[in-house]
Amino acid sequence: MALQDQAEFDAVIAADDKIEPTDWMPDGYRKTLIRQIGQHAHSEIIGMQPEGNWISRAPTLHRKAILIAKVQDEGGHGLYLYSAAETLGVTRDQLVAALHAGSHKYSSIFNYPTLNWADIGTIGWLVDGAAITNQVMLSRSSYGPYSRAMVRICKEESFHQRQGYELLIRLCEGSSEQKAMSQDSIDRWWWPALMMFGPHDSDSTHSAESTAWKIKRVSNDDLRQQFVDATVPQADYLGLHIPDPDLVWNEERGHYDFGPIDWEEFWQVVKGNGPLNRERLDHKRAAWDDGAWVREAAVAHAEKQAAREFESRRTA
Ligand code: FAQ
Repeated sequence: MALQDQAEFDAVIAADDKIEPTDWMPDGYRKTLIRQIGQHAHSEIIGMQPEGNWISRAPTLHRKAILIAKVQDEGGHGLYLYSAAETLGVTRDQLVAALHAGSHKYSSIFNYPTLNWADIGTIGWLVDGAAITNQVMLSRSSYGPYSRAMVRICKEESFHQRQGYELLIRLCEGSSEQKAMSQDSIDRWWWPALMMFGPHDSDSTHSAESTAWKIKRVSNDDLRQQFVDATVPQADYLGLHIPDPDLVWNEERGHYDFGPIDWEEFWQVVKGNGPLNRERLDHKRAAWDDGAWVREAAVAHAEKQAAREFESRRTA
């Protein structure tokens, strides 16, 4: 039976069980989930743009097929996530309108340009790698539809991470120009990838509540550390240098120490002043307008089907 009140909700959270759409839930829990799942969905959809930009320039048919599949997966993730958000009482149209109006955010990372082919490998390796680190934690989130969407998404993200890393292995085994292109790419993407995890725990406005509600189970800083620890040996294997002079293994902590993040850059990007914020949103709004006829045609078709079905039942 659906949960009826705060006491029943608290008991489910304490028992590490899942909250489902028809359960009673605090307004703040619902609101924070709509915000986070909405932002997550928007990130997947806007995130199709940086890589989509390279589909027509992929160097081989094999790489083109992989890239098309990956970009299509990201679109699918956006759709699962909009569906998960809809279970909380918001419509997809409302979420999309909030994105287009600039009142909903999406991940800072997608406001950086893809300047060379190695960027396609680096996005898979670092951006999908960071996304998985966060999403494995979210697959244990307390909200059922969100956690279940994450299980499937993580499986696909894992393929994305591997294809990116494999692309870089090939480039790093190649010519000196290919290796230099890969180094240029990691130089530009390393710090923005670390910013994906959000502000320091001490500056994170939502963490305390989201952790109490078990939406979040690991903090922004701890996830960032996990990502750095897993990624540095991968960079070593590629023979690529991480652009951080302070990066050093700390034997005592059992973790890598790393240098300060440029939070001024992070907040500028989050506020809409990153390298490509305007282009990303303009492109998204234009794609929405261009697709209006498809949505109208789908609605007209559904209405025609429903009318036919009604008529055949009436005359049966
Ligand atoms: N970018 O209090 P917190 C992917 C905002 S999917 C922009 O710590 P919270 C797949 C935050 O919203 C990548 N804004 O917030 C892919 C809040 O602002 P608000 C997306 C950010 O929610 C790969 C304020 O700062 N993943 O990559 C960012 O507790 C390749 C204070 O922050 C998700 O969305 C940021 N990086 O923790 C696709 C995962 N960080 O709303 C294509 C789900 C923070 O009060 C190609 N989201 N802000 O105005 C989350 O796990 C959380 O929302 C965090 C932030 C961890 C991102």
